[in-house]
Amino acid sequence: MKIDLIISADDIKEEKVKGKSVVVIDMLRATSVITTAIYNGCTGIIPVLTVDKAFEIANEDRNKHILGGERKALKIDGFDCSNSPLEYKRSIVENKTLVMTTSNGTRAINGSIAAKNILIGALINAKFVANKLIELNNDIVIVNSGTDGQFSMDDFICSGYIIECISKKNKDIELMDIAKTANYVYRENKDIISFIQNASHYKRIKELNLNKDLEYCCRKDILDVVPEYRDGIIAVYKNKSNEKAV
Ligand code: 3SL
Ligand code: MG
Repeated sequence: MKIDLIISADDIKEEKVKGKSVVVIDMLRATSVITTAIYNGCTGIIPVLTVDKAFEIANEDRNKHILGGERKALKIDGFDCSNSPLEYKRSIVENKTLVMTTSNGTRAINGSIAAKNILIGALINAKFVANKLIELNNDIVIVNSGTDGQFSMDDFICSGYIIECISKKNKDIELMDIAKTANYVYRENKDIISFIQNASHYKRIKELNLNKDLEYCCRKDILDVVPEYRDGIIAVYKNKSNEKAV
């Protein structure tokens, strides 16, 4: 089982992800939002690239849909929720479909569609994503969403932790140099929050006084759910079929 890593949404190449098991990471904050919403009973999440597309889908039935996401880390005018995972409580998302657009995370998901499987990973569900990747038993590409096309320390160390979880259970893995480096960075910096406080996106979220988001997104393995993107919608799916589990 090979493990490779892509450092930003802008760096995804179809030939690199084709046929692979991809896990898309945007721990600050899109994939933490997705994981939290699904955990709290959201029936599905439609990740789209533009605000106009999000309104178009949600307006088909405003009772069924909620709109969430951000631009420049701020709530979008007319949306129900921002990109703070703490807003996606059960009382808000249960039995609703979330239509979501964000600067990097939803772009990374849509850019990965040539993959065989697309899992959604963050620190909050890392160990469970690792277990699912072992079960899928396929070559893995970890797609870091990055920040505005740039490498992002937060997604990189989260990748390193997922690799750590895989390598503890499966000795038969071959790490590409970049994956080895991510794992090395994690091993030297197990206190994630201390490490990523130097990341530019961490500073941006801190400037907005979203400290609780940062604390939440940096907790490891608190939600035992592995969202998966198939045919335009993120949900929890049963194995080997397109049947949704929720
Ligand atoms: O880029 C994204 O997809 C967002 O997660 C960024 S933010 O943390 O909401 O600003
Ligand atoms: Mg991010």
